[in-house]
Amino acid sequence: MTDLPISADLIADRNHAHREALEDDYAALGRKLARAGIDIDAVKAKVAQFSVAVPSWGAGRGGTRFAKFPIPGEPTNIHEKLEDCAVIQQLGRTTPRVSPHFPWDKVSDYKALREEAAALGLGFDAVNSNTFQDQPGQAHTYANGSLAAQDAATRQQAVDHNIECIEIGKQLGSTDLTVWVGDGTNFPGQQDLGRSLDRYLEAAAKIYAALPDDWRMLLEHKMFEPAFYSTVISDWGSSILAAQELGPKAKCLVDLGHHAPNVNIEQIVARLHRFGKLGGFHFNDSKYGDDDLDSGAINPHQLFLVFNELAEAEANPREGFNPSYMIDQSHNVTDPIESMLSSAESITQCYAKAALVDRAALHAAQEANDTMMAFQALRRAYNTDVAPILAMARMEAGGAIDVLEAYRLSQYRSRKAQERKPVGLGAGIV
Ligand code: LRH
Ligand code: MN
Repeated sequence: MTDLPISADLIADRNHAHREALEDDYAALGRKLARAGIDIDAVKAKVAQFSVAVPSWGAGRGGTRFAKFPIPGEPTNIHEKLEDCAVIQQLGRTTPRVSPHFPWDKVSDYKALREEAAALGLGFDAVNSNTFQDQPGQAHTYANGSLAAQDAATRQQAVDHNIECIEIGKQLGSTDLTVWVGDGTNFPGQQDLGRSLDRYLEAAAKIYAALPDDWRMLLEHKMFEPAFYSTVISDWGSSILAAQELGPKAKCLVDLGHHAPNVNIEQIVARLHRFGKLGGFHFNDSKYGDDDLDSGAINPHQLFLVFNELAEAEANPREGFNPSYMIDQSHNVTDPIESMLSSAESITQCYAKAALVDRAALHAAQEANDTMMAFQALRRAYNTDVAPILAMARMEAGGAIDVLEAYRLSQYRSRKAQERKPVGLGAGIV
């Protein structure tokens, strides 16, 4: 492993300053959990093996259709994005994999990129295709769709791109392809709603046929945007039917921001799991639309309830239960590294809190229709401050007890502002 981006001495130094308080908090929480028959070290061990992937596109500032406000020292290519992702992993110790996006992360030598990442303590998670933007010199525009386009040559171009992403992913050590298409309409009548899906399924089947045996195809549904009247794969229903139609290697990916406000996402998780089609997550948070805000920043209770369903699923696994956990956010007003450190903490906290639920008490109360005690079984876990468990696991893994303090003291971003060329003004997600 090359020298990691943050000085190990700084991390050790700050951990030394925080260690006594952490051990005190950990011991106190341990006594409290022991009174409830929970072994804190067992929960810490579960937390230590938990991880979530970070999106390469989240390492830079994101934006909206109105504007994007770059920060000095933000990454300008995949190499600099990997360096920043290495900072998040070095300090937080829960994000050892990066989910890349093509062609945004295109390079000439993927074997070298894999080695470069490994030297930074990173691997690659699901690869993401992109048939929602046109690339310079592209033969067929995606203006009227991609996998569901009327034009057969356009559909084939989109199929070829997804197969190219699989070939790239094989060199990077990935085993998942995430397929999100923005295909849809803005006017009633613009496209036939039935035939659009048929075209999508026919094209997706060609991608499915190119999957290696140990790969999965993760279908990502989204209610709207960029299409604002209809979207071909708009909800979990369309997604699970498409995945069932395609075959066992096709699963459904739940991006938390892709639903109408107040949709019960944890129930969607339970349903997809019931039918063996829960493939993975894009964690973020939102108040209105696909806001791509930091995970747990707006509705941490919903994130906890999603992990509560995942804990139930883990206890009752269905065929191929191995959900891929990934962050998918747009950091429009924060330092992306700080947002992903904070988001990984929120996600891991919800995983830990779900592990604290007394499932025997919960199930007994459910069977007895004791609504209040069933609710309290969840609420007790949700109200438990698990931060000492995460910090202890992180410190023992070589990370920082206080990740944001260590990051700011490292002055990493201002150092990068000296080294990296400035990113131009613009708009849009990247
Ligand atoms: C679509 C989406 C998809 C990515 C893109 C960056 O909204 O969630 O997962 O390809 O964001
Ligand atoms: Mn997403």
